[in-house]
Parts: sequence; structure tokens; C-alpha cells
Amino acid sequence: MESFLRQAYGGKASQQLPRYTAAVEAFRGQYGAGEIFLFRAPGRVNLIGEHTDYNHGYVMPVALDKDVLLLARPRQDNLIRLCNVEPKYQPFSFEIEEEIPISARGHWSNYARGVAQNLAQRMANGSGKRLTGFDGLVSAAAPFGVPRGAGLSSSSALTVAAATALAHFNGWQPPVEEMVGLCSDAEWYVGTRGGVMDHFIAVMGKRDHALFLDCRPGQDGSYLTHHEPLPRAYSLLIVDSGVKHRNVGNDFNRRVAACRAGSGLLRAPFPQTTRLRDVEDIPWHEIEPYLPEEMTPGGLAAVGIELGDIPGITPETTLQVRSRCRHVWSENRRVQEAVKAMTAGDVGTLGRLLGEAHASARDDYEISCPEIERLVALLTASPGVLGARLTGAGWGGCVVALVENEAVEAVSRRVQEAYEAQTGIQPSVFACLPSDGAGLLAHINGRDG
Ligand code: NG1
Repeated sequence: MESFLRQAYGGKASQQLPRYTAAVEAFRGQYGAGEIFLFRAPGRVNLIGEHTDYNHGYVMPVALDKDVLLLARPRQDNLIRLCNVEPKYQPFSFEIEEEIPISARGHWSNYARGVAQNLAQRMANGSGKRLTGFDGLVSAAAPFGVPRGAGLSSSSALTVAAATALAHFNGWQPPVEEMVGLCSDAEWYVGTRGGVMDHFIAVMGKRDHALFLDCRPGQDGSYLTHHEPLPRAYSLLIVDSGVKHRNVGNDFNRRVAACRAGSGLLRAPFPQTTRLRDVEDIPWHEIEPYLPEEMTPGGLAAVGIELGDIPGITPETTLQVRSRCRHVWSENRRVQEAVKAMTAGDVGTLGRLLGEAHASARDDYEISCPEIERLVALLTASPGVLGARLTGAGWGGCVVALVENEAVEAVSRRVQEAYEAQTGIQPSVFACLPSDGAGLLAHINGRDG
């Protein structure tokens, strides 16, 4: 086991051994002796480019060593059975069909259901092949799993792990874009109108690198991506505020609706516009006059702009159109500047951009909260920190900071102590170990004891 763990976790492999051994034992306890396939899919931290992906903009995430581990054994029939090492996630099973009934809102089975339904539909349209399922066990508990509701994409890691297993057992070897499409559709099944960033990085992560991703698909469905090396003398420090956000709420979808409203309104003056991405080269002062501060879907419909199906949005929902669009417009520019700064080794500029991105997320997109503000202020005031920002969807979750390697320990201690003293919440602080993307780690056959 040690050799594949070393490949996946480098110097931290030995720490993972007890987790893997316990998971294998739990799997055998649940499903009996026999072969086991070990799949993993990582969480991610987004360095910069927040709420740009569903506007066809730019993002720059990094895959974490915190991950979802899925142990699985193929079945002959179309059943998927899943259990979890954490008892609060109850076991479930369902049959793979083209229409799979969704479970209660927020139930952990919905991610696997979404994946299975989408793959079944794709197969029905393509080869007509009937899918077979698997028996599986998920191990994603702290401290090795992706923290939940922390803006580090735990749900996408689970989605990608389930998709990777299902694809493997059914001999489906899609190009990256198709795998990502399947997984992001699965999150739409759950009810969030998010983008493709989380699944791309979960699939395409590369050790010691960030992924630059242009979220606009080309005509052939391909995406522009490249891996950008992270500065060696610096670490990405992640601090979890302990405030949970749940990504199935209407707050997220309201932002999506405001962005769609903006691109709809900009279509008249700038006819090429289908997404906010299309106005990236136009100065803000030329865009702004066409964007009202507030508008409702009902008001938009009256001028012929339909927002499409967005769960939780009614004709009366107030949408802050101007400020939301300003964030997306300026954030896309910052991501491009950040790539240039990283290529040039200009960490000072990268740090400044993180700070500016945070201000925009707080003031224009309004996705911060008091606890996140405290963390950003504490980090920014610490020697050795070049910049810090809220990462992920928002309303809590984590802050990411660019920190000199030598300062990591002192900054971690200082922030931990001060944050706990000020809020009564013990934050978890860890340095990101930029990791590889999802895959099959190993196949243990039944004879291996
Ligand atoms: P998290 O932080 O995992 O909830 C969500 C969306 C991303 C992206 C970010 C904001 C999903 C699955 N994830 O991520 O696509 O829009 O918010 O940048 O919808």
C-alpha cells in the first residue's frame, strides 16, 4: 500500500496508512472478502477567480491533498450501494436508471444519483449500453477528508469520485471535458446552478501547480487550460472559519440570476454578449449605464429577457444587477493579471490581487461574513503574508493566504489564537499541499489478505 500512497501524498503518505487500512477493513466488514478498487478525488482551494466560472470567465484553482476516498467493487446488476465510515451518513442504494428519483434536499446520496442518472442518459443516447453498478464505501472524515461546507468543494470531490468509479467499471473513458460535463450536470441535478471549475480541478489537478482554466467552451466543446507552477518559497495557507455555508441555498442562485440579468441587458448595446465574459474588454464606464442597480426577473421578462430555470428564483426576487456584474467583470481581469504575475515570479503583485479580489467579493458580490472579515484582517496584518481572500462560494467557509514558507508556523499560531479569542471558534489552519487530480489509486485483489 505504501508505494501508491507515496505517489498520491508524497511525504505525507505514512500519515494516510491507518486511514486506508481502516477503510479496507470497514469495506470487507460491510461487503465481505474479495477485490477492492481504491479511487480518490481531491477537494480544491480556489486561488483567484470567484463566481466567474458560470459566467464563462477565468479561474485558478489548486487541488488539495484533502480528498474523498471511495473503495468499490463492481456488481453484475444496475444497483449502486454506498456506505460511509462516518455513521451520520446513512447507507443507501438505488438502481441506475435514466430517471433516478432525487432524495431529500442535502442528502449525501444525491451526488451519486445525479452522476448515475446523467451517465445512464448519455449511454442511452449513445451506445445504448446498460450500466452496471458497484458496492462502495466512502472515507472522507477529518483530518484527511475535504472539510464539508467550507468552500473547498467536498461535494464535487464526492461527485467526481463516484463518476470515476462508475466510468471505470463500465469501460467509459471520456475526454476530460465530458467527464467534467457529466459531473457538473450532476450538481445541477442537486439544484445548484454552479459552473465547471470544481470538477475540472478535481480531475486535472497537478502536484505543485495551480490550474488556469478558461471556463468558456470552444465550438468543439474543449476548454483552454494550463498548469501554472506555484511559487516555491511560498505556501497557500488555508484557514477554515468554522462557519458553514450550504450551497443549495437561494443566495448562490440569486447571484447566478443577477449575472444572467446583466448579460441579458448588455445584449442590446453589445450584441455579441451571451455571458458576462463577453464584455471583458469593454471599459466599465461604458458598461455601467446599461446595468440598473436592482431589477426583478418579472421586470426583466417585461423587456423580453428570460433568465431560464433557476431554482429558488421568483418573478419578484430582487437582483443586485450592477454590483454583481462589476465583481465578475473585475475578477476576470484580476485572474489574467495573476497569471502574468505568476509567470513573471512577481509574488508581490499576486498578493495584492488576492486582496483586491477579496474586497470585490465582499463589497460587490456580498458573499463575505463577519468571521471571514476577521480572518482576512488578521492574516493581512501578519508579517510574511502577501495577501488573503475568501475562497469558494462564500457566506463562511475558508480564507486562502499567500504566505512566505518561513512565516507559515508563526502566522498559523497567531491567527488561530487571535481568531479563537475574538470569536470563540477554533479555526482549522493548514498549508495546502497542491496535489494530483482524481483517479484509480490501486486494485487490491481478494487474495491480498
Ligand atoms: P463551492 O465553493 O464548492 O460551493 C461553488 C461552485 C463553483 C463556483 C464557486 C464560486 C458548484 C459545484 N460549485 O463552489 O462552480 O461557482 O462556488 O466561485 O456549483
